[in-house]
Amino acid sequence: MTNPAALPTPVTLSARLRAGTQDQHRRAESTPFITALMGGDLHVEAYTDLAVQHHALYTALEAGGRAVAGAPGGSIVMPELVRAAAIDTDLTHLVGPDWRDRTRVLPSTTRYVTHLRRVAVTLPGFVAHAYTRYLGDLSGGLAVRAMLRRHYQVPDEALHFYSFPTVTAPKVFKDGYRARIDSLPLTPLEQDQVVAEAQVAFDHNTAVFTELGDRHLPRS
Ligand code: VER
Repeated sequence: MTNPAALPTPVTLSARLRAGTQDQHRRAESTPFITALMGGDLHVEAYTDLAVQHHALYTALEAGGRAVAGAPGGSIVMPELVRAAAIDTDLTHLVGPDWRDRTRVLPSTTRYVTHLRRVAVTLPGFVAHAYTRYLGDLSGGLAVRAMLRRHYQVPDEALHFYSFPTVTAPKVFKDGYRARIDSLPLTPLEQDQVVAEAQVAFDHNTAVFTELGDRHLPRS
């Protein structure tokens, strides 16, 4: 039998989030679509399609953030992180100003957006989804940006999504963000809900990557 004392439980919410979504992170980053995109096996259209899905989900997440910002714990909504406008700029460059008419939000993204509209207007829901996306963008995002430039010659004008002009030191910023997460006014039950909801957030991302794979991976 395992000695429970040998398995230390992370105490802070940010540590619980990291430990509680490790399996989901591995699944998300190793989906065939992400692997192929990062490996340079796709075309720039695949990145464009991903950006379209990002635009839809960040628009919903950030609308939730506006609802949460004025309530207790609202300091977790940070203007430095807001992404929807940056993605709009990227898509305008990649597709044209009428990109909305020429691209498609996928069913898996619509499900993610519908879910976000319901849960990201509450503090626990917003934190879970903001953690999953923004800390990911600030962590693996730089590597993704480098790959997109190298493999698909995506120019800087179309890579604003991966650039946070007011975040000069991502590591310091991330530590500060985790500290904010850890000082949120959440009950133990709500903290449990945040960890469970972050797993749901990862699963939604994985579902979007799977659908993007169906569209962009070469058929075997
Ligand atoms: Fe991840 N990520 N990631 N990531 N990530 C790190 C941390 C991190 C990486 C690398 C890294 C996703 O995909 C990738 C997330 C969330 C997500 C490193 C640290 C790579 C190379 C990829 C794939 C290209 C995806 C898809 C997501 C979520 C949708 C979070 C939340 C974190 C912070 C973990 C923490 O708590 O510190 C090197």
